[in-house]
This record gives sequence, structure tokens and C-alpha cells, in this order.
Amino acid sequence: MGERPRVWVSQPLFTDVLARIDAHAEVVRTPEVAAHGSADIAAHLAGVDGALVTLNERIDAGVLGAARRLRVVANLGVGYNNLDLDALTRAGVMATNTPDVLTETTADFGFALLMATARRITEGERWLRAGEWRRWSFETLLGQDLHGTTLGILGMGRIGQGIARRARGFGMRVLYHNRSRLPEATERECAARFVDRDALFAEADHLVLVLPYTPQTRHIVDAAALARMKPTATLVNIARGGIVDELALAGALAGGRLAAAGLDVFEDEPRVRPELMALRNVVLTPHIGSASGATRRAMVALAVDNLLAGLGAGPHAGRPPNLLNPAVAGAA
Ligand code: 8YV
Repeated sequence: MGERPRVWVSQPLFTDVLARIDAHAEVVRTPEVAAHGSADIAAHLAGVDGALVTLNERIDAGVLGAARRLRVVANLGVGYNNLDLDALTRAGVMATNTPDVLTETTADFGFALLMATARRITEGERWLRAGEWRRWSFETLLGQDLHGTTLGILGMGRIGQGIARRARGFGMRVLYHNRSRLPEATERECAARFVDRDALFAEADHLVLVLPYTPQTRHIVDAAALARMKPTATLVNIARGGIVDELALAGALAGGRLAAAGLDVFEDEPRVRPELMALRNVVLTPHIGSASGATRRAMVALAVDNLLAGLGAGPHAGRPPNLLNPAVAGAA
């Protein structure tokens, strides 16, 4: 019998879910949440056949150089901008993500963040806790309605569609923009109408960003896009921070050119720009869109399925269900 495969797990994850790997491989665990620099990641990858990583770990050509036995990198998350897919493919390493299992949880969160932002919920709580609530008054903390308004969704994949379905129940009109238009049946089901990007910025009372982060979508919400938006509009970002030019956003919010923003993601996590921190009309959350207990467990379970499959074990041996670079499997 050959040597048992080795797997690196980049941060502590649900022990019982990870235990499924033990039957097939030796697991190199990370005892606490660490900021792995590229030298550290390269050193770990050099000694293993598979890795379970999060958005904290950037996997590119630089860290793959010495990873001679690496066969599969299973990313925890539907977004995989932390993976250089071309570099992984060139190195013959399968890459996988965790779609579907987090769709509804993340759509719930997107809606929660939208409501908190539009109705100034966290701002009100901060005000109350600071002892500012001295007398009830009619014109305190006036927000924006959701019902009867137009929701714009930029990026109409699974999560965007989940948000559209929720918006329907709230009596909102839904417009969307996406790289490609959805089939008519899906548009009907989501009660959503396709418009071009500029029209989306201009017509939305509330705009939610749910698109993948790529070189093409970096700063897609820049000063010019923000200038197209209504000054009464709210912007919610649950995708990736780099989609928005944060300095332009802070400027628009400070200058009254946009009513409010809800941000779960930032360009340089976990650092949040002081320009955003200083603003009253921004709801800031620490990238928790998919963070329900059940969903985070499901994400790890799916990543483990993908990892084991990439190592040639388990029910999907050799065919990870969420393979991002099939060219590698084809070559195998
Ligand atoms: C994850 C996410 O928590 O799925 C994504 O793209 O951003 C989050 O759900 C994150 O990727 C963990 O690595």
C-alpha cells in the first residue's frame, strides 16, 4: 500500500465534519485562525496532496512552485477570487468551490443588510445605547421604504435570484443587470426585468451587488456609477469589496449624494477604511453573508466531498462535484 495522502486545512473547521477525511488521508490541521503569508502557504502546500482553504489564502503561481504532490485545492466559498485558476490549471491542480449550499442563507443576509441599511437599524441602536434617546420624536431616524420601491440587483446568479424572490414578497419592483440575460421563465419566476447597467444605477432605489469579483468587475461601482444613482438610494455589497471604489463611495455618502450603504465585504479585509468607519450612514459587517451554523457546516461538508473526490476517494472519486478547472481532470 502506498503512502497515505496528506491534506492541509488552513484554519480550524468543524471537527466532526473534517473527521470524514481521516479515513483517507492524514490531516495537517491549523490549531487557530492564522494569517498565512505566502511563504507559509507555499511551505504547507509543498508537503501535501490536497488543501482546504478559505478566502484568506491566496493560491497563485508563487505558492504552487514547490507543491509537487498537490492534486486538489478545495476552496470554502462560492467566490474564488483568491484562487489563480490559470496557475492551478498549469500546475495540474484541481480547484473546487462550494456553490448552492449557501445561496438561501446569503440571500437572507443580503435582505437583512438591506433592511438594516434602509431603515437605519444599527444606527438607531448605537444612538439608543449612547443614551441619546431623551424624548420620542416624530422626525428621528427617518429611513427609506422598501415596499413600493425599485430594487436593483447587479449580478443575477443564484444569490441574486434568491434576493429577487424575497423582494417580491416585500412588494418591490425588481430590475437586474447581468453579463447575460436570464431565460424568460427564470425572469418570470423572479419577477425581475433586465436593464442595462447605467439604467440599473439610475433607476434603483436600493441596489444590491452580488456579482463575482474579476479584473472586469473591479471598481465597477466607481465615482461615475455612483453619480448616476439617486441621492436617496441605498447600496448594499455582499459580493467582494473590490467591486466598489470605496473612497468614491465614502465621498458620495459624506457628501449626501447617496443616502446609505450596507457593506459586508471590503477591499482589504479585515481592514476597513477610516473614511467608511467615520460615517454614520453605513452599516458595516465582518463578511458574514453565509454565516449561519447550518450553512457553514454544509460548506465544509461540500468542500470535503470535493477534496476527497480530488484525491480519488469517496463516492465522487476522481470527479469533484464542483470542479472549476475541468481541463485538469481531463488531463489526468
Ligand atoms: C465565505 C464567501 O464565507 O462564498 C463566498 O464567496 O464570501 C463566503 O461565503 C468565504 O468565502 C469563506 O472562505
